[in-house]
Amino acid sequence: MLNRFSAVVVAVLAWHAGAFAAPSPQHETPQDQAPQNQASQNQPLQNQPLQNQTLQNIYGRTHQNLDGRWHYIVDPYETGYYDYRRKPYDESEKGSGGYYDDRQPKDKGDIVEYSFDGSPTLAIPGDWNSQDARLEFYEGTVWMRQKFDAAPKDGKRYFLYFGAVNYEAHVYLNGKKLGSHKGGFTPFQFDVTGKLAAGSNTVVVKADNKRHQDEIPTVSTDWWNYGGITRDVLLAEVPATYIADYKVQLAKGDARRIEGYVQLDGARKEQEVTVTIPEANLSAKVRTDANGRATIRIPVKALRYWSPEDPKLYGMTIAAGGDKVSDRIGFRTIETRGRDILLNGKSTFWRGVSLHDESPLIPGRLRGSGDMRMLLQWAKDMNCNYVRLAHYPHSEEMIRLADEMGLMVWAEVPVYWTISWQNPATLQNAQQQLTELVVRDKNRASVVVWSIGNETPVSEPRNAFMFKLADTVRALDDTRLVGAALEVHRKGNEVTVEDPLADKLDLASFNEYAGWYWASNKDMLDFHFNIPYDKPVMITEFGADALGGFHGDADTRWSEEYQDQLYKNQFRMLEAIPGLRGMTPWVLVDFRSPRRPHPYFQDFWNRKGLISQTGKRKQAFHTLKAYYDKKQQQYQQNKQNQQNQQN
Ligand code: GCB
Repeated sequence: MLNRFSAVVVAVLAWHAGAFAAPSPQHETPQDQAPQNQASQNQPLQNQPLQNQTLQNIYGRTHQNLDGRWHYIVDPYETGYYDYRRKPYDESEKGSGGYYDDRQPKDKGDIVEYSFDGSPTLAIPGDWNSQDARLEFYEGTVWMRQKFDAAPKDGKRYFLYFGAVNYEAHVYLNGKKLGSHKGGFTPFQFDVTGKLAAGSNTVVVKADNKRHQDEIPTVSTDWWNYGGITRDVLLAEVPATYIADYKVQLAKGDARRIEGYVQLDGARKEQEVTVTIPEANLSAKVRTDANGRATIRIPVKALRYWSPEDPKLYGMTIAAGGDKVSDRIGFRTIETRGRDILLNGKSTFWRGVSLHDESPLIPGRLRGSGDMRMLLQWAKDMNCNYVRLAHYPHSEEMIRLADEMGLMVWAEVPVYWTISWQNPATLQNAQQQLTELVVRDKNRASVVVWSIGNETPVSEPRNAFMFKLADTVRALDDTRLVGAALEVHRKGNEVTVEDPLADKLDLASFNEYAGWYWASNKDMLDFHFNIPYDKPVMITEFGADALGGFHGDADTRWSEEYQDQLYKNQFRMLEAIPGLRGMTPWVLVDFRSPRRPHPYFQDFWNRKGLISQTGKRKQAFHTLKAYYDKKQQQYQQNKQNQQNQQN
């Protein structure tokens, strides 16, 4: 177990550093089923090209969408996976026997104790908890089946891609296992070249969302453990030699140079590659090396830089041999200088809000771009220029919308609370999820921070674990800031951050619940912050629960007035911090949580939303907007003053 995971992460990092082009699989592929494709035949399993990587920009490729209604079978005892001696059917000599066989009785005397055809269906993408009342609190295995037609062509490669399955997925195509994947929020794919039937095909997924101490996240979180296939399922078709990955962004802190790479996979690795950005009049021709890799460097004279005020995206095309892929890319620099955050060289204040990947209106995980646009628009209505996508990777589409709508993004992995710090496999898992996130979103200008975790309590083992995550993410991408939502420490009335991890981060970023979990509206202003870092201070969370429509005075917990007053008090407290450069109050919308059982005020909802369960704005929504309007004016004025001084 351990060795497998270690090898994976080392391979991924090395691949990103351009060391070699053939890392080991990120997910498990059964030993006896090496993919039948040109490039990988006769190679040992650990050298399967790109099994660890999802295709860059899958939505920009020829693909078939396998979403829709999938038949499902609830399997709390995992009868469809283990035989009665608790041995997995898919590890038996025959390899068959599980529900993935999708059997029909051969004749009237045959015994088959399940039937996908006779079972109900779920909308995919979509969690199961919100689609079947019996499954609201369910944590365990559900099998899902979809049939689709394919017409595989010679000389093409095919990938079966999952945007996210929570948490552990085992995937079978036409009765044969493709492999498995852990981690509920990041994409994975299987090379199915040579495995697709011409005509009807069947894909079966066993998804299991049971929580375990050693996993990422661990057993305790404050969000609903939505299970299932929560993002798109796609079948991509690419040429035999294809553009597997690319990065096209401005070089670290350099607005005058685009820097990145192109990675090809397939038999003909050495090719001429053309990168063009027609609207900016930029292009480059490079040649990939024997590993299929080429570095891109394009000097830039004039560009409209991406920013929330002007979220300019440029059309970009990469062509290599018979493959071609187009994307829309924004260019911006992001860096810190002392306590300032510089976006395109200018000091900014991040007017943010935190949000979960959950819709209050259609229960469950966000299912499509309409839901996503709605949430991001709500943030913009509050005059936000920034969102914290808590506490795990949100979908690729969400990040693309943020690019388009002009919202900077804090992107996070679910390293949350009490992780098994001393378990090396847990660390490998966290590194893997972080890698999958960076691999997917590295071309999105909106992403300005990679966050490596939330409220992880200081201890030696935790520090060692988190330091490694910080190193991992910096090795993957040096062009963005690295953050984590740290905890505060109180000494009398002084609130501080004492965390060696802060030294590894670009931001002094922390959660603080003044006025809610400690102190109240009456006495919170007696506290003051002393943040001992010469870094931008980012308040990653503060907030108070308020039941939408419940009114009282500013001292009455759960009332809109209490929440509103707490926000006003917070602004007074926080404004006194010299390095304050932004915040993401907790949270945009009420969200479901099994930790919140109060029958009247909560009913299994965390009520810290600025918008209620029914989509109604609470008082504090308007208060935060007014504060952000003021901050925006203040920073615009500063910019103006600076310009006047320069002229
Ligand atoms: C936190 C957590 C967040 C919770 C929030 C709360 O500190 O980071 O996930 O939901 O507090 O409401 O308690």
